[in-house]
Amino acid sequence: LTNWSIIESTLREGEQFANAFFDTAKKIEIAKALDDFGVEYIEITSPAASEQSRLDCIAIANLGLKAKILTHVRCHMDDARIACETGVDGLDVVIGTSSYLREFSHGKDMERIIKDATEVINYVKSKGLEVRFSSEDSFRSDLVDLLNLYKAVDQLGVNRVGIADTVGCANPRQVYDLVKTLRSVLKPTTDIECHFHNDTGCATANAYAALEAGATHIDTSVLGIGERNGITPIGNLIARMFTVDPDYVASKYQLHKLRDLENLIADAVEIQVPFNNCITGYCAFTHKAGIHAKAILNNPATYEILKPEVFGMTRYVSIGHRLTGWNAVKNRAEQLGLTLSDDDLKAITGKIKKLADIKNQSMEDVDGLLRNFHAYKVAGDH
Ligand code: HCA
Ligand code: CU
Repeated sequence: LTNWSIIESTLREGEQFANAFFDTAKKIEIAKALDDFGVEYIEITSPAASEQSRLDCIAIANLGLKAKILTHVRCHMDDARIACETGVDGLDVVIGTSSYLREFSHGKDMERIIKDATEVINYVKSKGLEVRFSSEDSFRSDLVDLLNLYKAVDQLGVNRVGIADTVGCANPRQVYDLVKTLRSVLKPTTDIECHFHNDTGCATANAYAALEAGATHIDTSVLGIGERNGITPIGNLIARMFTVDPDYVASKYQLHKLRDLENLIADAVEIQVPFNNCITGYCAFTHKAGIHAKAILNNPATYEILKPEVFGMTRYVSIGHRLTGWNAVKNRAEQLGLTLSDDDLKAITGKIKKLADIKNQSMEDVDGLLRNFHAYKVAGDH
């Protein structure tokens, strides 16, 4: 799995998050941070959304970033024309194909969809821009309709086709099957982009299944922000892919910048980084049980699949609780430069457990206990 790219949609899907409002300066700051991190593509809101969105699109397209800039538009000539004048590298074109969207949203039949798609795709290509064509709500669309549509746009020479789990209903096996099927009907040179909502918590697993089946591009946003509860979080995708090929992931992205990137977005939309966030959650590298702590101190890989230092994070062994073990207490004593016998350490561990049966002890509490015990021992020796 070493041939995939991120289409980072914090500035498009992320703008659909309930709390999101990015002014121009904030959008530029975010675009630069994403570029620094190393994402291959940055997707931004349609210039047809509002006049300020159009101006912001132009501003970001002209920053001279390494990442390619895409804007996301409806499959409509009015939108395509405006978008092609902004200076972006490409357009992500989308139209709903499920019966829900055909009936309750745009009201077009499949024939009309193919006709509109043809016009828009030919136009974008005539402008020399990259084009992706995607069907909204792919997993609730008729498979025959979907494949006919993709075959038609493939013949027109789109760079990528996209599938979108707009409502978050798909599971990894369905994703695998659909991407495999799609792969078999497209030209080998046509890329496949996937977009997964997280309504049932499958967005990262689905992205992984898609890549396994031959997808090449995954849509993400920072902390997963987006419509409703959002899409595949970039940090989750990084964590997932790091376990498969750490060197490849580290060669593409500035992994130690992940935390700053997430903090930037968390501040901008006034949320907290979740406590259990992959990689950067406050306890992502905290080890607690005595048995775990002992093994971690001998070899971190025993209980860690990700390396905290690669992400600029630090491992923490928690000892002020009743599940603690004397090996972890010994390690802390060594960190503090206190020499104590094993018997002493076991006695201190017993004391910690006793106190912690009433309430958890802070690191300062435990350190104080160790220092006092040590001082008492030293005094006793004289
Ligand atoms: C939406 C659109 C979209 C588009 C995804 C795509 C979705 O807000 O409904 O262009 O691939 O989830 O379907 O975000
Ligand atoms: Cu979406």
